Amino acid sequence: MRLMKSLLATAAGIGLAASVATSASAETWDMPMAYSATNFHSVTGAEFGKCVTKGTGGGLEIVTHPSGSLFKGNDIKRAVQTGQAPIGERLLSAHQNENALFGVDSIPFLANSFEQSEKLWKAARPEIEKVLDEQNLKLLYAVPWPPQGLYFKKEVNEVADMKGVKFRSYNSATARLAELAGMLPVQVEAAEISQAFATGVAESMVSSGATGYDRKVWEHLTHFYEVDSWLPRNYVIVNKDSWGGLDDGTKNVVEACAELASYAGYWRSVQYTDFTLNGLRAGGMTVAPASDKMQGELIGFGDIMTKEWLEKTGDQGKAIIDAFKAN
Ligand code: PCA
Repeated sequence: MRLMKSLLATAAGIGLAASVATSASAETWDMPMAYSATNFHSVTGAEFGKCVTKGTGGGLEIVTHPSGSLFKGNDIKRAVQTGQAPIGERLLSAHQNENALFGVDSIPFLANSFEQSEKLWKAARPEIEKVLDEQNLKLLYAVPWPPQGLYFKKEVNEVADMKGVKFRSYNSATARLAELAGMLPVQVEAAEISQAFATGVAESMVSSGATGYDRKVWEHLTHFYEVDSWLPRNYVIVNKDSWGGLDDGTKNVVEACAELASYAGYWRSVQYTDFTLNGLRAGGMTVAPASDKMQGELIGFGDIMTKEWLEKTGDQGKAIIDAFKAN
């Protein structure tokens, strides 16, 4: 049903704009992305770019730049806000210090399956869009990473085994989780984790099988525990002035391609989950569920972090969680 709708919307958008956009002068948008070119988010972004380029008859060409080659992950949001880049993709939870609402997708165990993540996103989207709008940004689409698990270079059966371990974090929620578990967090971009593990700056992390696979972490780590703690999202955002400069036909194509990208990206993420866990196994890692004890302890941290998030976000946060639970 959703596929039908997406495809129809895309077909309609492309059809409409092909006639409108041929008269518009050609423009190119460079789109910075933070993760490796082979990662499914980057593949989805590249396909999105092609969809727009084709749908506008070349009137608007979107060219992606993966691996943080144009702007590093942490700089992408600011670059788009200030118009240094017209469009870009960012893990928004990395900016939850700016606004705690950006951390809605990184609350441990609130939404820890693909289905739950979609429900949470539906509940949170209007609020997130409002915050982004105030920052001169328009949201185009968001795609979840596969469920997050814990990586170590030793067997870990309970939280006590984590004490003092150097932990690579990617946002303040992951740093807080580490702190609650007695670990020592250090923030490192995905593009730089191989080096962090090789040099001993970090010896564990929470992430998806996807990122472990992309970065070949079996060269340094030995265990992946399928904790399924949350599914953070990458968000594709556009500078509002750049958006305002497009004609209606072009906007229509971009929105339709974004809808298709969110659908395709979601399913790529689902499929990449098992594929990459098998990849970790093939690399020699032990991939297994966490022990009941460890999982229970982590869920306890999730309760603490949910409370902390609600304290920071007040009525807005409560409204999102109420709407999520009501569905
Ligand atoms: N990979 C990204 C964010 C979440 C994920 O699965 C990372 O580790 O930076």
